[in-house]
Parts: sequence; C-alpha cells; structure tokens
Amino acid sequence: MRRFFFAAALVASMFGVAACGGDSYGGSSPSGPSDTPPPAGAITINVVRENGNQSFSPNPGTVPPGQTVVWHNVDTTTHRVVLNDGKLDTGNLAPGAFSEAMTLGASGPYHCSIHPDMVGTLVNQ
Ligand SMILES: [Cu+2]
Repeated sequence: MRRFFFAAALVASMFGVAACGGDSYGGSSPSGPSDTPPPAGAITINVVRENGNQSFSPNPGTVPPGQTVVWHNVDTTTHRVVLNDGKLDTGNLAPGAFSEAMTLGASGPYHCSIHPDMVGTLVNQ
C-alpha cells in the first residue's frame, strides 16, 4: 500500500502595497479632500446648496456597479456627503472641492452630515 502525500505549498505573495504619496510643495490651496478634477468617466454629482432634496444635482444620481462617482461642491459653504448606512463618507468638502473618486457597491439615500436636511439618493443600476 502506497500513500502519496501531496504537499501543496501555496505562496500568496500578492501583497502589493502601492504607496503613492504625492507631496506637493509651494501650494497655497485650501486643504480639502481634493481640489483636482475627477478622473475621466467618473460620474459627478454637484453639491448645489442647502435646499432639501434639491441640494444635489442630479438627484437621484444613477451610478452603475463599478462606476466611480465624485461629489463636487459648487456651493460657497463646506458640505460633507455621507451615505445613510455609513458606507460612504466624503469628509469635509470645501467650496469648489471634489471628493475622492469612489467606487460604489452600495446605493440608497444619503445626506450632508453638516446640514441633515440636504438629502439625495443613489440608484445602483
Ligand atoms: Cu451641507
């Protein structure tokens, strides 16, 4: 009776940590998540102003799975977009700032954590 022992050595060397720290000097722009325009193809939702369900445009915003979305604060006041279920948070968006490009696996209602009456909806199609 022979027994064969198969030693399967699985080497998981997939730890690719890409540290892309882009420190820029000499800039005097106000601090914010990002002042740079969103990547091509990203869906942009404008943060218009504090105005109930008219605060965001377009609203509802349609974001297909895998698509990236950014919020652009076109108001003169700081806003902060959060998904009601907590799965997304742009951080404070200064006037004129874009949020980071976010890939959504979620949809649903969101609001501004600074002005809770600012409400919008993401539709995941
Ligand atoms: Cu706000």
